[in-house]
Amino acid sequence: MRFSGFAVLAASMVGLFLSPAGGTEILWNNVVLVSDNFDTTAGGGNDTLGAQPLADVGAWISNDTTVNNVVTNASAPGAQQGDAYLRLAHDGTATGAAQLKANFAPITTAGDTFTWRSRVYFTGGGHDDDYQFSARTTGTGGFPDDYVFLTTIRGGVVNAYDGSGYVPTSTKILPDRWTTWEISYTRGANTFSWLVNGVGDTAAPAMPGAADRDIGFAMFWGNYTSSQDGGFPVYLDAVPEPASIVLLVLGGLGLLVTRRGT
Ligand SMILES: [Ca+2]
Ligand SMILES: [Ca+2]
Repeated sequence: MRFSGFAVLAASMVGLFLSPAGGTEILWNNVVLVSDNFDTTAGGGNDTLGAQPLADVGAWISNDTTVNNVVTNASAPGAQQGDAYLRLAHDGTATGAAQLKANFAPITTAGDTFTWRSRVYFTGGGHDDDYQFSARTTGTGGFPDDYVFLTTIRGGVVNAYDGSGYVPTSTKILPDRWTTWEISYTRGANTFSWLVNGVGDTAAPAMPGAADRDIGFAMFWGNYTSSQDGGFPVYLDAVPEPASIVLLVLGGLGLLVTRRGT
């Protein structure tokens, strides 16, 4: 019993250590398709301050402008991980919206999962309909047939487009702090899940017909005036690295051992 417990722990630790360094990630069945920690060379990354991000795994699609979607190390709120993070905001003058988007090998098999996981600092303020998240088949097809699910943030919660309008989900956005977003969808399903720090709606409505669509494109999009520079930018960074989680687990085990010993 003791050995099997250690074996499970050791196996999980090896798995964690072998996982790629944390990032804002797009996953297929927990395999990383796109990942970025938005760090500069000094921090072990490939990005440049003031420039659009270069993904560490896979590729982002270039933004429409060069000013709305840049890597920064400004002091507030400060990087969650490494030496830099992504600042996403509409500048109010350029023609393009701030957006982080990617194509990836389409997920075509029923039961396979798509996941977007990122560390997000959502600055407080209006935020009604200024940021959207969507999963689509190609990203180039029309509305609504290319869409698997489409969301906006309104009234402090995620709203999902159900074919006729946006309906509120039970997923609350927690502003003015770093939180972990995990947005996931299983190919063939009529619902999707959006968790903030592990809590949220696990049965939000996908687009009508979503169950018949592949998933090959995802986008987080800041589009309207309340996301202008100086208004309510959003910051993205890597989720805490697996090594940190291992240390947390080991710390927790240490506490258990200590308590059992007393
Ligand atoms: Ca990078
Ligand atoms: Ca970083």
